[in-house]
Amino acid sequence: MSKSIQQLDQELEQKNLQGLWNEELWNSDARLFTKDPKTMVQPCVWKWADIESSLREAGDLVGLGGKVERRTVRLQNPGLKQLKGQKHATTHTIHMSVQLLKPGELASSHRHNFGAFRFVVRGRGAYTVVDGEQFFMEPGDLILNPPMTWHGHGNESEPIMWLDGLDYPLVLSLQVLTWEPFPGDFQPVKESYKSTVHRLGMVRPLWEKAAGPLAYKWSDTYRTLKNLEASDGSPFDGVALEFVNPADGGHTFTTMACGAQMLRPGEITRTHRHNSSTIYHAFRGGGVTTIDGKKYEWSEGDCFVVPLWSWHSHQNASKKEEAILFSVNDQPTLEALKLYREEPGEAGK
Ligand code: GTQ
Ligand code: FE2
Repeated sequence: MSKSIQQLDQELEQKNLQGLWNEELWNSDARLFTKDPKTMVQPCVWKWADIESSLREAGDLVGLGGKVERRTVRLQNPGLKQLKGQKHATTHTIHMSVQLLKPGELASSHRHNFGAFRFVVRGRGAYTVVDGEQFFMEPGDLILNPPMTWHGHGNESEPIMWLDGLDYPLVLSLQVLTWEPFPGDFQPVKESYKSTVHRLGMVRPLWEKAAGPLAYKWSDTYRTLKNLEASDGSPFDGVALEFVNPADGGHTFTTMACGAQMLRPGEITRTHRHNSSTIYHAFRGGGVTTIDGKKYEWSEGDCFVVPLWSWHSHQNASKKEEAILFSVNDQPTLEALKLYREEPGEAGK
């Protein structure tokens, strides 16, 4: 008598093999085989008032030192909470948190192979040290912290809050994460590299490996946005800029692209979609983003997520004031893997 399929399946199980004729197995895979990509990432808005009050309370309750290296609150995507192991994330590829550093505090130095950036939102005068280079921080500044660069933060000024963006969930899912503390706790500033003023524009010291300054001052970014105010801009994003990687003129990081965009008074962008996901921060002004037909309102300081492949358009809520969004997306990752796709919505939408 020949054996039954059930018997065969049981034998395969013992040998760590699986036959895809097994209906249960096939169905669990086939669920994912749809024409449009599926994501667990959900649209979500985080109100600035909630972020700020949690950090202020943590500021009274949580001191830095010992196990607490950073006082940050993470923007947790509700759709990813149910995932085990990878649940600590704002999207499936990018983690965003907001950090508070109080006067007199030092956040010890470490390095990791996930890339990171700081975008300053409240306060000024604190600094971050990246590979011995000291960058003082003002609202709107973007400071890059490329993979494996040592970094620590210090504050001898006023309380400061900034956004941390990290490609940590991506690196974690590739199972190659590395992290190490700096020997001796805080990496000293190189004597010649105190303050950011030593390197400006597109120049580099020939005796250094570093390709260019890792900081983008808000005054430069804002001036560029204003200079381009009368241009057509992008139909989908208004006057939209990307922070260019100083090393190769490409995306901000190999994995992430950071951007700043201005929606002019009353501007409404055209609908489109792409298989990259974006995390936004309303740096100035307020508006409405329509995601798959649903309206999400944001005002100054709020953060929100547009999940991959969702139709979306932005609207500046004011007819008089500009609105400025800072954002980060994972388009470079998808492009590097030759998986990036985008589609415009119907004209007039
Ligand atoms: O400041 O180095 O929000 O390593 C998460 C991980 C901040 C940081 C975060 C980090 C940092
Ligand atoms: Fe870090």
